[in-house]
Amino acid sequence: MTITVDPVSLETRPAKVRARMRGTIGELPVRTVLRQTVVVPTFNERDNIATLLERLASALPAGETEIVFVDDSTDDTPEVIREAARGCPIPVTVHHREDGAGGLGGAVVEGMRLARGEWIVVMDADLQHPPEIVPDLIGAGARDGADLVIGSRYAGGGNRDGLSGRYRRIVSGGSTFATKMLFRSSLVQVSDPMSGLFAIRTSSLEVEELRPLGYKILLELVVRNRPGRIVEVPYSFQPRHAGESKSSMAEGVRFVKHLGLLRFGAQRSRMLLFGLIGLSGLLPNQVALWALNDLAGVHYLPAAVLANQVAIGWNFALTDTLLYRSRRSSRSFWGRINRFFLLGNADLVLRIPLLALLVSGAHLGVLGANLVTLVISFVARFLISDKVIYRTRSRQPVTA
Ligand SMILES: Nc1nc2c(ncn2[C@@H]2O[C@H](COP(=O)(O)OP(=O)(O)OP(=O)(O)O)[C@@H](O)[C@H]2O)c(=O)[nH]1
Ligand SMILES: [Mg+2]
Repeated sequence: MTITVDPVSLETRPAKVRARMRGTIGELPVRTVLRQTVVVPTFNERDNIATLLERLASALPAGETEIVFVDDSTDDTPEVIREAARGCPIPVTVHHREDGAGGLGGAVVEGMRLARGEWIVVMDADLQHPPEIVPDLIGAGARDGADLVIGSRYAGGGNRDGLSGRYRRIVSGGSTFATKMLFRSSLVQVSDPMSGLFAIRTSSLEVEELRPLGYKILLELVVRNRPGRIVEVPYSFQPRHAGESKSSMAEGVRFVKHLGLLRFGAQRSRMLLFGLIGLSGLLPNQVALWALNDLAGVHYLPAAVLANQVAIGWNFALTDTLLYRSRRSSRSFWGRINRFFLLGNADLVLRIPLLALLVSGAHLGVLGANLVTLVISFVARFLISDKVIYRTRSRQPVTA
């Protein structure tokens, strides 16, 4: 395996990266500018590596290219890559990460930091992205003066036949549509914002701006880096060559979170989710009230207070697991749940007199007044939960 480096591009990298790259190249020869770096994130892809390297080597000039694998595998994929790299004319590096920080998105960003080409091409290892398209991506970028070239399954001539099953097609089509709606102005020129295949001009990349969460690194790039001209190259998305898919339900949840963070920012996203959880609490509240009052014959006032406890329990379970999972270490379980219930009930104590004041003092209608108290209480409860119950510790990074 040969590894080469351009000393000029090395000097343009941040100090930490320069040190790491120098550490990687050691005694190896120094050379001129590379045209392209192909960054391939891998997670247990051992049976795809040989074909991928063969096809990349046939499609790209060895002297102008490097391939960087960023690997989080738990199997022997890194060894398989090293072995296959011996017979590959293109220089190959493998950067294996033990912690797998940031998953697929984190791996791509890591590969971008290590890349030395004028263009960085990101593609999957499972051959769903045909390697032969790489020269077309870069050719289109150079011809049209673009900063970003997206391999698109939806532009004219492209297709997504390789997406296995109707369910995957519906999810992919639906999330593409929702994403385009949420980021209408950034994505006017983009038909396939969920694509994992793209080429970015290195000089237009601001890698330190990127904070990817999960799979959708292209969206992160378009929204945060705002590249100049964007063009698309249609391609036909292939079935997976070998191995298993790593996309999962958890990835889907991460994607929704990523969309919220990118679109609304961290605090507004939390408030939105807090509101949705609060809204979902209406259901257990009503069911409990009905069961206690209608079925068990409990008087409606104590029944309402008890039903409120059921709703607070429901809200706590969802808030604690979905919204503030990463901040749970700020207090013990009992510390969190006690404060949450106290807040939920203080809400009752404050809302009832406020309601009376608005109805008899300000002569508002009961329903309107009730709505006002609910909104005031919602904002107050969110701020107390966010700033007091689940406060961030000063050295703890804010993740969501
Ligand atoms: N480094 C790294 N690579 C990952 C990780 N998760 C997935 N990958 C790689 O990212 C690429 C895309 O993952 P896939 O499992 O193919 O996802 P997908 O294309 O949405 O799913 P399929 O259509 O079923 O293949 C593949 O090359 C994976 O090996 C990860 O956590 N770390
Ligand atoms: Mg795949």
